[in-house]
Amino acid sequence: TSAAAAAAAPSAYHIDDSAGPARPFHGIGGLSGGGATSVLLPSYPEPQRSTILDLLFKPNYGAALQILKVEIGGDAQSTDGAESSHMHDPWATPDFTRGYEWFLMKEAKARNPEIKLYGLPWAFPQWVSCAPGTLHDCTGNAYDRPQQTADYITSWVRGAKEVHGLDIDYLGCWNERAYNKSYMEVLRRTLDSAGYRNTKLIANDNDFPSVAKDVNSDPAFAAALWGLGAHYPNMVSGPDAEKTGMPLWASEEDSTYNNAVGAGCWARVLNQNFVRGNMSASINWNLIAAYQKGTNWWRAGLMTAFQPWSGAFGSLAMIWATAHTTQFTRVGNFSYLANGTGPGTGSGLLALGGSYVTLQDFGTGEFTVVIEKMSRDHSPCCRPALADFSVATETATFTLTGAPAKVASLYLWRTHWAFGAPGDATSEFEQQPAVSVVGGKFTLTIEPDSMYTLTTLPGGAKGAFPASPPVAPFPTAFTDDFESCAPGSEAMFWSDQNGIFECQPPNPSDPAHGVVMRQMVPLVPIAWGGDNRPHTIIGSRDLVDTSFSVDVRLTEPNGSVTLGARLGCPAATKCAYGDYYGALFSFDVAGHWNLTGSTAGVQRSPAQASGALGSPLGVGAWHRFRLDVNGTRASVWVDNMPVPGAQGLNVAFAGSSGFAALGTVQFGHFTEFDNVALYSTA
Ligand code: 147
Repeated sequence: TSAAAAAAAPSAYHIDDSAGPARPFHGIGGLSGGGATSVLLPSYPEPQRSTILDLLFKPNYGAALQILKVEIGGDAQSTDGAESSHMHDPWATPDFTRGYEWFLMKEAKARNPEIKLYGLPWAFPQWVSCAPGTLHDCTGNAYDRPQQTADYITSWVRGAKEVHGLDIDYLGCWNERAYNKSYMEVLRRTLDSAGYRNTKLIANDNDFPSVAKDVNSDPAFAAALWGLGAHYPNMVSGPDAEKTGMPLWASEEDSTYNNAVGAGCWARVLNQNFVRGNMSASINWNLIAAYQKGTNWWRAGLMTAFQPWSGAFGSLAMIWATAHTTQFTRVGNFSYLANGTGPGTGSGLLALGGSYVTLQDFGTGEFTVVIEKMSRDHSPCCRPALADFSVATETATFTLTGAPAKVASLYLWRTHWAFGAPGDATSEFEQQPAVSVVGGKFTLTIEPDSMYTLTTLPGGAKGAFPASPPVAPFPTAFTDDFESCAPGSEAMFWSDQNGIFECQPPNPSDPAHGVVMRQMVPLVPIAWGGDNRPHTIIGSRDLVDTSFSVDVRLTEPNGSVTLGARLGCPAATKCAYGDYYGALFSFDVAGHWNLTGSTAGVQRSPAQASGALGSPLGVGAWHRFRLDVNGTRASVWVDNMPVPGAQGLNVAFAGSSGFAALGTVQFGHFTEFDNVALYSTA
């Protein structure tokens, strides 16, 4: 009965701006990359592609993101695939057309010119560690030649500006890898002398304590940085981070499956990263789950869109959770009111679980209160473990002081997620009748698994769009001659897993082939995740029997090609860093072939097979390859001739379904591909 009495008693909070702004608000963001998490989005049909971009970026529509963080591609596997570097080697002209991050940044800016851009490398092309201008004397460490690495990153910032008109607002060091103080100082000086003084540095994209300690003890390092960014900080920044006086960001957050529980995680940390840790920005990994089911982190995006062949998209719970803050705040104008319970505060924990934050524009007096009361079991994130706590309905009275006291009513938006209780219904980001402010106070009943926004701003809106088309299996008969693939792009529906496979402009001396796809990476990259062979996947994790044909041209005397089927992980939806099982047939110039069981070249039982063609493949000639897998048996043909020894081989070790794949056995093989045909059953 005492708990019931406590629940019935109204709780009391302050929204009092008399102490001034506590921390400037730096925004809510999404992270494209780390890695290849947006790869399938560019291939989406219209109008779905525009609807998706609107849901992410358009003000007063959906998530209305305020920060877009992107991977600076490093040609290597960085979680769900590999992203292209603007400099695969040290001598070619940097290419700022590659990949999809430029496209995303421009689409974001077109919708919201105020969105901030943040770049961070996961991997680097090896040459940044090699003797200047060469691919030899490489150390494998991106910090050993700090000026070369700083020049490489600065060239990315310059390309953003000069080629795409994009100002890069923030840069990080090296994702979740050791950071290097002198490299960051060199990078700061290099940016300054190139004219990019407004590009701010954030470190270390890992944890607060270690970088905070260095900032507090090393003034030169501190002077190079603008802010601290930690990943999955568990809502806590700590005394050393506070002591730096720098902005504190959750520069990567969430990674949680994007159902209502994932949205509960996101809603909770968005508020409590400030309330418990004084963090002023949170960035969701990842922006959009536009990568294949069966890669590393299925559906850990603000929304899902992994079917460009059907146009299907959905799972918007996190979009609406984000809108509660973003649609009613502006970066640069809004600041948080202090955490606490007494006068001079406007943010804090709720008495019966949950939290509230107040964001105020001290110029205009406009303000926004965001409240969340997520229950423990409906708001765990993928990491770290969430401690036990309980929440209960409460009736809360807020006393307004200062500019907030001048209003007579507040607009109200509400989200509630239902989890099967009888009579309970989900309702996401719906406007409610305005709340009256009477005698400088308002009262609100706050329920578990709910979010509320109270605001002076009238602008919020829930975007309206045509319903998603239904999900559909990968097309059973897929062909591509790459003629409509833009040079520098990945071909439609492919997902590079390691190394980079790009469409190449037509070769005038080879008119029959026109645009071809080519492996681009000369040396094993300075890796972040998996350390396997160059390969790219297509189809779906669920392809069963496949007939896969492709024209192939080997381009080096030691060149190679790999054709694969049934790539995936046995009995799992998740495959770590591109290390797939599969039936992979590799050929060299002399015509020798072998069968391996993984993309790392690892043998899997039964014993791997090998053999030789009757004649060499040679360098520079095109050959047609075909790999069929039916049931547990695989057969291969080259130029319509059965490959000796590679007929009806038992590939049960590869599992019963999976992606088709192309690759090479090592980096530095610039093998070309054309005229793909993939016939499949699911
Ligand atoms: C992060 C990466 O930065 C992302 O690219 C993506 O892989 C994401 C998936 O959740 O994870 O890397 C982390 C890996 C391990 C931990 C935290 C982040 N960890 O064990 O705390």
